[in-house]
Amino acid sequence: VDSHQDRDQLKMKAAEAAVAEVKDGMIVGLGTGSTAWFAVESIAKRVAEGLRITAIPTSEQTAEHAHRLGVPLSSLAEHHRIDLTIDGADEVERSDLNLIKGGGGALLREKIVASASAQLVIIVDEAKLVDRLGVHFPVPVEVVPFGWQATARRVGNLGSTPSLRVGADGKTFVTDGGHYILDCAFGPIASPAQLESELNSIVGIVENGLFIGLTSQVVVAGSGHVDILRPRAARAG
Ligand code: A5P
Repeated sequence: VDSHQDRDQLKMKAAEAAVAEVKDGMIVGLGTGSTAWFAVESIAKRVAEGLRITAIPTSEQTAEHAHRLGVPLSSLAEHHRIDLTIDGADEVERSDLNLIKGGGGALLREKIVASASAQLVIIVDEAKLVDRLGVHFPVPVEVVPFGWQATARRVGNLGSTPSLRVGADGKTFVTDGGHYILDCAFGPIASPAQLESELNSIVGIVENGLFIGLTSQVVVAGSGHVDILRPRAARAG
């Protein structure tokens, strides 16, 4: 699948398959990014048809989109427990369904929402499945602006080349939380869980885009098929 349009078709298929799992009365986490965008569209359609849900957005961008389409919104302040979150990812590790997220810059809120969710359903097109995380995509690391250069140096010492993210306007990208993002190219990551905790023990780092053990299900759309992947523990049980 190479054309942009074909890829959008796959994103839409994955999104619609995930949204089909949403049931009346659920608290639903809404992800961020171009794939999650299709999930918001699809949920809005079901809401217009009478589905009753309350949604918790993972970014200002998604909140604005959902609000505009009439999806009822709330926050984690009102609902500490989310039934089901639907979100995209930048890379999905085939074996354990660990993820790299944050290409859209919403990783902190996405991780908070994912951690509060009974189920995290990830929607991707098949190009995002990898054997090892980090092969194609750098790990986004959210840092406080104060002293970010010193923080970047310490991330570099873990074996990466961090680069400060710049927005489309040519200015330093600032997250919804007012932080910066270092895109850290590590190459293939042998132990994502270990790297996640090493990163988060560096002062100045707010969060990182490695999502370990959070995925309940990955909906993968390829040309002519939609597959559901589940983590090993769930498959065994
Ligand atoms: C947003 O911060 C990200 O975590 C997205 O979920 C991720 O970048 C996937 O985005 P796309 O669906 O646009 O590829």
